[in-house]
Amino acid sequence: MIKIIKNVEVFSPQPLGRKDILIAIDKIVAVEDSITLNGSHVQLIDGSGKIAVPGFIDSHVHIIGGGGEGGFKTRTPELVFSDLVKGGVTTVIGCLGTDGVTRNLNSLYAKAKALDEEGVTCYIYSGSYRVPIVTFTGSLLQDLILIDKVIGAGEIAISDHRSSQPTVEELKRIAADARVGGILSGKAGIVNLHLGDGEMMLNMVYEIVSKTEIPVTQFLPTHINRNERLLHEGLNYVKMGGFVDFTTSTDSLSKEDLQAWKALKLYIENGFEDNVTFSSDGQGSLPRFNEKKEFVGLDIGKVTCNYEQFRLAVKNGVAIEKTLKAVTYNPAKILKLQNKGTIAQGKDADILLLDHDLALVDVIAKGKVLMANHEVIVKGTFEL
Ligand code: FWO
Ligand code: ZN
Repeated sequence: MIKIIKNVEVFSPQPLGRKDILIAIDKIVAVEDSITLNGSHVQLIDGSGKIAVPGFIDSHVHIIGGGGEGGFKTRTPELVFSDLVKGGVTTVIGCLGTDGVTRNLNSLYAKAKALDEEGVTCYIYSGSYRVPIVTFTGSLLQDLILIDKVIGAGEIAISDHRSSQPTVEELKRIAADARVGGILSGKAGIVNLHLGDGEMMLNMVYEIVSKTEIPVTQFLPTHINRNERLLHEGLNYVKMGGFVDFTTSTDSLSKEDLQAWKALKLYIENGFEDNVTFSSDGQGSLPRFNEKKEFVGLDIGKVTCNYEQFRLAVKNGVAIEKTLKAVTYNPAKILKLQNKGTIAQGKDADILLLDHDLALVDVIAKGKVLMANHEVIVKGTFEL
């Protein structure tokens, strides 16, 4: 129930130097130069030689599976809990994708509850690719106000041959309902937009922001690193104060230089370290279509990719405290997850310990050790 991580180098994400971290039940109680408590009820964790960072937040995971773009046999499998642990993901936001018919919100909710019971913190988006959006109550406003796990709408597809081709008016109403629902419930009310490979890119968002009082920060467009054109359009978008999300899962054909860590490096070099996040698209399909839009194959996203791309960014010279923001502090701020994303007094005890090669050594979520010394020690219910 009481743990002290001793003598660990803390990146909260800001560098705090060597500290002791006191954990009681599921909260961080203190981060001090030295903390001493005696008694058999106190578990000491040796942090010497290790780095402590906040648990990772993944804002876009198909926790009940997704896919289907190649027919029924290409529906992807649901998330396995221990993959989250292997990726240091302690907070996950579940979503529906292309298929909002055989995948439904009730199953999404049940899986989110299951992941909470297994040891992480899980929220969900109402909706799927399509407009009008699928909701629990028939109203996005009511979903946000009445269903605690719902923090926004997503992933709403635009600029994609698989979208429902929503009008600006329809998207405007979704953003308005998300905003007011968020305001009335104290939540982000974020609209997680799926950007496809289309020519229109972010035009609909520009139109909504220029013609209404809805702020650009109401949106979190993802897959911004899916092609060069969109990656560079995103730089104009963040200049207006918008947030962009880079997908860290790569399919076997995606271009080397569109990797999330390279996109992050580009945006940080342009001064936008506060506007960018990573998400994995875990268990989502990464389908490939030819120029005639015919399906030619697919890969599956992995929740461990955020960690892989974080590590690549730091190993390629991006400051760790800036890289960490994209996977911890920024998503917590954008999604208004007040108790997440920082190692500080009063926050949830979601802490990763890494070695100096940035390999994951220990994972603590809500104060419980899920990985110790590189080994997953808490697996999912039916995992062997
Ligand atoms: C992206 C999720 C895509 C599903 O464009 O949107 O399909 O419903 O499971 N994945 N459609 C993947 C690219 C960013 C590579 C999804 C998928
Ligand atoms: Zn998507």
